[in-house]
Amino acid sequence: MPIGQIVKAISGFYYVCNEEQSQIQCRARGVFKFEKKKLTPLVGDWVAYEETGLDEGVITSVQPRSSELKRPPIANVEQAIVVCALREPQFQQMPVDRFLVHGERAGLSMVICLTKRDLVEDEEELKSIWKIYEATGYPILTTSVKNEDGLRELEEFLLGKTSVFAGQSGVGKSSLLNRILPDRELETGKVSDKLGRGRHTTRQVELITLQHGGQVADTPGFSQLTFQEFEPTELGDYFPEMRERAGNCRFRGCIHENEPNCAIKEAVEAGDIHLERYRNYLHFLGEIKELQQRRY
Ligand SMILES: Nc1nc2c(ncn2[C@@H]2O[C@H](COP(=O)(O)OP(=O)(O)O)[C@@H](O)[C@H]2O)c(=O)[nH]1
Ligand SMILES: [Mg+2]
Ligand SMILES: [Zn+2]
Repeated sequence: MPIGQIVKAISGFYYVCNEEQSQIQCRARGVFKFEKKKLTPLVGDWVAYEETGLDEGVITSVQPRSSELKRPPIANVEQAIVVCALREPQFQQMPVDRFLVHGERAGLSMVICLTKRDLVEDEEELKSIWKIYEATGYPILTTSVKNEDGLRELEEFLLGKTSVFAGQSGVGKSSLLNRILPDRELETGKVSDKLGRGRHTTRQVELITLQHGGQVADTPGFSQLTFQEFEPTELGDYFPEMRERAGNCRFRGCIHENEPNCAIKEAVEAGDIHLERYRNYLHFLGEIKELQQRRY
């Protein structure tokens, strides 16, 4: 049976790219299961399919995934480009940290990409954002599609890998991809047009092959990520600067909140972990606890 990768999914159809680089329009047959869990095919999945006509087929099985994200829905990506605007809309740390936590949990490597640099005059502001993430080890890029800032650097990070662009609607994901994929014109939208008149935005996830190797996925904006099915004790694992220090906490299973001799709190006080990262950690911890209480 031929094998291919789902590169696009639109209203019940899956577009499977096969070895010959042709796209087969497929339906999915029945229900797929892994470890007794029901499974819906995702963009990025490698699948086997049966041909039913010219460039038409039926997916018969889905291969195990190396990674899986629910929002945006995509499988087998290695890297997330976490995109956030510096202006229009104004930089917000919380959505970035939220996505970083989900990406860490999915086992992705991450790059932070701050867009619309042309709208910022004050260098100090950029420095203060770099400082927040200094101890995390995440690479940070600043880009502008207006004056070509940072685009070559971004391309280097994309080379040879499968990446997903994640970030709120309007931050400039499609605009960046349009620069990197010159022969494609992805739909971009204006954030100022609140009523959505004449607005063209990305509506589905699509995997696109890069000229020099690698794949990227543009994604639509998605609603705020929540921490369903998270345990309070695992959250610290998804903050790299906490993960590497948690072994020095006095108590095993320390959640770095009220425990004595907590290496994380000490590192925050010493300025080795940024206070704003720790604050968001506590905020997310609160959300996880609240969700748990609702479960019982
Ligand atoms: N000034 C400026 N505007 C940008 C930049 N990148 C994107 N935009 C604008 O931001 C709006 C949203 O961009 P879009 O790529 O659709 O964002 P997406 O929703 O994340 O895909 C559009 O009006 C773009 O023209 C940039 O680097 N500088
Ligand atoms: Mg878009
Ligand atoms: Zn601790």
